[in-house]
Amino acid sequence: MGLPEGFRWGVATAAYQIEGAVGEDGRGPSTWDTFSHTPGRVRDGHTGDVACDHYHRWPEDVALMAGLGVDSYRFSIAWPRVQPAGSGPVNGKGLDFYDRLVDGLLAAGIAPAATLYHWDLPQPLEDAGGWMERDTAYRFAEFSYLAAERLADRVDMWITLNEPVVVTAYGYAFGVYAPGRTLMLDALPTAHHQLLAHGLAVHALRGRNARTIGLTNHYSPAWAASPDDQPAADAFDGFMNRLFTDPVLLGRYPDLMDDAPFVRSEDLAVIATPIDFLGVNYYQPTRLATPSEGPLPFDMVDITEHPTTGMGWPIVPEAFLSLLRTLDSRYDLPPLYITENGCSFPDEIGPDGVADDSSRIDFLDAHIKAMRTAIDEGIDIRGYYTWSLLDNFEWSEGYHPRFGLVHVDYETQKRTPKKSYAWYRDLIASSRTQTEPR
Ligand code: IFM
Repeated sequence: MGLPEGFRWGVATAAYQIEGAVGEDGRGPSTWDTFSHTPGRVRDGHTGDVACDHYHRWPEDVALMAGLGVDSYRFSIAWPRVQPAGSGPVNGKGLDFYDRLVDGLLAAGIAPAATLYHWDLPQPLEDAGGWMERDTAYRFAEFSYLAAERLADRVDMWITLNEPVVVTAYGYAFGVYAPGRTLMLDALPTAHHQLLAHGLAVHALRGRNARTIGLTNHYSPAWAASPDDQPAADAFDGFMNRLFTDPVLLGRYPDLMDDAPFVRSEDLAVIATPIDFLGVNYYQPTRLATPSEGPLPFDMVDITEHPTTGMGWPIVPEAFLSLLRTLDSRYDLPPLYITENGCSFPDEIGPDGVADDSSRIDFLDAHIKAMRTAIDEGIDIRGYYTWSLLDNFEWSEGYHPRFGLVHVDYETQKRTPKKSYAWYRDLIASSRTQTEPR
């Protein structure tokens, strides 16, 4: 593949989606425990109570990663395991788990990349207002400091927040994810408070000598349904692609935050504290039209001319390339890591014992080629993490979508590598023999 020297191949997961063991070793409840146990919130009443039982089976999962030959593993640290109340006393046993995992990864030659917030807010903080409250940002910085105090000597890369736009939109505006609030445009303070949390956490992490710190955003190229719908596409772009990036990389908000009373004058300098990399999560583009009614400045319209994944998401690798070009032209970028890219399909194990997920191989192949083009054009991309190592709890869709390179039988917890696992392993092995000096 001729990738730059030091390029990192990885796989990604998140705590609530795989760990299970929600009541063990002093872990406190998170908003996702509450949400998934509320009837009607998650498809078929699925919860993360057991998930992939990774909390107990992590050595087997690390062995699977070692078999893939990945350079790095992106996981998340569950705040409610480390600080069950979201503030105050530390739960040593919670930190011990990540200590064991990190040591296990290092012993296998895999660099740990830790996300500090992948949506599992301690419930007591939500009870006090959650991300609508400025105080949550300070609590997050404290938690970040505690995690780094224990792990910064061995964790190689830190991601403060994962996809804060999803928390604001799905969690607080539309209520389809935890905590299930339907504040619509009144949810905007949650955007600012998460960004402030990010900036404060960067300082806290640096204070504990953490290496390589960044933020991961979800991006979706905005396509106007017709030339007349361009204002709707621009409005979506401002919310989805710029709201959580402009303040970090440009030190200012896009127009939609103009005169927001919850933004204090000193906050933007904190939010724009330099980072070492930007994490990019890409899955699909979005088509927008002028809204017929409702409070939002856009309507989402189905994209029908492209094949889709099991989630119904259009498969458009060229939109991934255009996203990378747009980011490069819009900002003076730090190095990029593709911290998530992948797809779900209803993968089953056939009578021959094989999970033939050729569609996933095609998806990954096309997207990795798009990334490769971006690298050839000079965009500084340092790594690629597939979502996900394992089939796992896909939020409000429960266990129905399967995103893994490894099939999980949730009855037995048996892991079965799919065809894509062998394909990714071979890709990594062959790219190793062909690196080029940076
Ligand atoms: O499963 C999620 C992940 O938690 C965040 N990014 C998108 C993935 C697929 O929906």
